[in-house]
Amino acid sequence: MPFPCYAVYNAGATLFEGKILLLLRVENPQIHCTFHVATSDDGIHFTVEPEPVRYPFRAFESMYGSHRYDPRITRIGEDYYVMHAIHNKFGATFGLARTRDFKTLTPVGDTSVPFNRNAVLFPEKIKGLYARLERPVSGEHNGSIWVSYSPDLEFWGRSMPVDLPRHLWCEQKVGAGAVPIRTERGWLEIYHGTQMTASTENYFLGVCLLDAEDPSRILKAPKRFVLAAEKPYECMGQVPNVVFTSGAVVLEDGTVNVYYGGADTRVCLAQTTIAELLDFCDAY
Ligand code: BMA
Repeated sequence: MPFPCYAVYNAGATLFEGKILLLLRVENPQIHCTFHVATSDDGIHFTVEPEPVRYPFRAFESMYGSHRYDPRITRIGEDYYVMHAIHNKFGATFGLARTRDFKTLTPVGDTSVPFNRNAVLFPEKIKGLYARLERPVSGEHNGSIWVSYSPDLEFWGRSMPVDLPRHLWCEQKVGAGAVPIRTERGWLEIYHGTQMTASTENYFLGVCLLDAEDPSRILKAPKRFVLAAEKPYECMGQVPNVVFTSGAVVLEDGTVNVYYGGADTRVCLAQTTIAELLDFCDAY
């Protein structure tokens, strides 16, 4: 990083002007979070913009001293949308912004109602409507992934649960991760699941296949996780045993670069292919 910072993790990812672009969640030495752009030709070596992306607060956000984190980038046509979590005294909500240059983000609509986060916008309309995955939480219940629809990216409804089976590695929490990847067989979604142990909440990444026309319909939800926290850089840091994705990029040769946060401290990269993920869905 070209400036002092405490942690850099949970980056949004996309292809932009022929490069791989990450929108980094950067925490400065006061643990205040800003979004910084990093670009790369090979997906491994990145140049980080020293200045954060400009993104004015909505009235609601400034009124209640919010901070933003976990950006996820979706390209629709010429526009890039960033959906990200927001935290303030009401708990977690999320907001959406639009950009074409990754220098300035413009707020789109208001924020969600709490408690809701891990929101991800689909890269295409589904049956004529924008669609998003989200994770509303109520009372004692830790929440599930839901899909909601909108005609204009402002008003959302027709919400339906994506009722994923709660295997042991995702019995505590599940939340959408990367932007869903459209395949011939449906939407591939790389998501996170957690399990409570005596001392930590362990994070895992899983993959599922959702129906192309109705993503609340689960076609495959493997019993096995695809990634667990096991390397030192995934187990040691701000929050131990965390692997958390908010961005995956499909390259021209079919490689899928999955960027994920390791222990809420650093950005990590795992590689796979769409074929491998689909095979995994069939096998497990
Ligand atoms: C979630 C979010 C993420 C974080 C994860 C692990 O609830 O706050 O930003 O990476 O917890 O601490």
